Amino acid sequence: MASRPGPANVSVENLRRTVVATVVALSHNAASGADAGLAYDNHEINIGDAVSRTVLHGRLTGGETDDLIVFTHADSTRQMAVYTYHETAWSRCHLGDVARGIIFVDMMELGGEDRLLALRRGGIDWIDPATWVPRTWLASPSMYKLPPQDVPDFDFARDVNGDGLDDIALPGFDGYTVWTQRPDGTLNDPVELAAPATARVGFRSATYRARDLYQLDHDGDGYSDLAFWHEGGLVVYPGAASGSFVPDPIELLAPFELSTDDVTVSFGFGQEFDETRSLLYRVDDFNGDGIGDIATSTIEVAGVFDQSTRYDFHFGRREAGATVFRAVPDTSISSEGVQGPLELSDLDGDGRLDFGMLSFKMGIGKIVAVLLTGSVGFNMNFYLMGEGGYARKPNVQRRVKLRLDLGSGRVSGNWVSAGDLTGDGIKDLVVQVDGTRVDVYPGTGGADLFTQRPVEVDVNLSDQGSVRLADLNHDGKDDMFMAYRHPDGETLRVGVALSR
Ligand SMILES: [Ca+2]
Ligand SMILES: [Ca+2]
Ligand SMILES: [Ca+2]
Ligand SMILES: [Ca+2]
Repeated sequence: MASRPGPANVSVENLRRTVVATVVALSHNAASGADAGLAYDNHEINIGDAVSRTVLHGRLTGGETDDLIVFTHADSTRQMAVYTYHETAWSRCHLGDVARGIIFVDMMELGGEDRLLALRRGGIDWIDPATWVPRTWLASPSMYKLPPQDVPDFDFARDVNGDGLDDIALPGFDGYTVWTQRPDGTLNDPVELAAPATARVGFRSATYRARDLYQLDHDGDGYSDLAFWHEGGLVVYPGAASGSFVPDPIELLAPFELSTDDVTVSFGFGQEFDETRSLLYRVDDFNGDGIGDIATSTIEVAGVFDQSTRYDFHFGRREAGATVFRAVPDTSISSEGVQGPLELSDLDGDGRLDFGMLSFKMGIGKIVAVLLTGSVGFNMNFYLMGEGGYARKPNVQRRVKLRLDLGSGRVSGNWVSAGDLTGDGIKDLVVQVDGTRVDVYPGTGGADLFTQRPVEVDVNLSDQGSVRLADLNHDGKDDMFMAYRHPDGETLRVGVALSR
């Protein structure tokens, strides 16, 4: 959140977003839905006119369904509105100005209850739902000093030690201040974990970016450790029995070279081609053996029409109380063109992490196809982690089509995501067809991953943006919601489809 790449830069993350953003309906004709019995009640909340909006959700007012907390800004006014669901309808139960000095907001689960947090210059406040007034909570400097015009959310409250309880990791210029949550809902004393922010120095300015946090149990003692990438390896802070971390780091050198772990580093389209960059993609236990693994991504750009993307996986092995890696990757996923993860989770339920990748290969043929037909094909490739690694070819492939309106230059924004809409614990594939229809391909839990035919769901959303999935009404089934503006509408709406 510290900086955003300028429009002239094309970053890997932007490409991934673009790829994810521009996918449309599966090419085979959708027959009407099976018997998964998906039914939703559609609601639309008018949140007024605004330049920006941030939507958080959480149970703040005591109802059965999450409240929607909507932050908006227009001119120099920043407002917070709270919408609560009662019986069959949403209503606004609070509207007020956002306190001056608030930089970011986030939702945390603390002691089993949701808590709305606000970061300001000197620390973290929590916003008391009895009065909606911020109360001083945790004091700490961070790298964020000035409130922006809008009220962005920033994920500073999340689980950093793998025990399922939200913790707080606040980035400063020299590292992180970390509070871990105890099972009784109290916090351990904060620890300072050194990890200097990386600076990107421009002509007259420098922007700072906090190091990404990674989790692995480096020494195998059963406590999750926290790590940062720094100069050729991981700096590991050992987890302690309290749930907190020991501020004396261990160095874990990687036997392979990376350019950076900064996925927002741009590579110059329109400038020079012929570039290869390797980034740290993620640290996770991909092969499910309980030991942390390192995944890197490499993009080779040899020209506008000549790019390839590869993800390499180095499986961790435990030797003498430490995790070690080999120089040569244990398995890889590679494809021509640009690819980016759409989903990373255990899709077939064997305890190993599987990928859904969107891949896009630019070429003359693609451009001609767009000009002639206004549409272009994409692949959604699913790779299942097997005994020895990922298969060379995708285990499951779905073809998707992208529609482009050449007149307006607009992509009819249809999106793909994965969530558990059926409530059976298995991820389903969710394809936004247009503003009024979402196709759900229920997950099968088997090697074919998803049913061939979708369940068609009527919604009252928009095709300009991505639907968000969360179980707002706590019935075990993900609900759908998104904020949007109708093409000719003056006010912003939040559309909600609640599972019945
Ligand atoms: Ca935790
Ligand atoms: Ca592993
Ligand atoms: Ca799996
Ligand atoms: Ca639900």
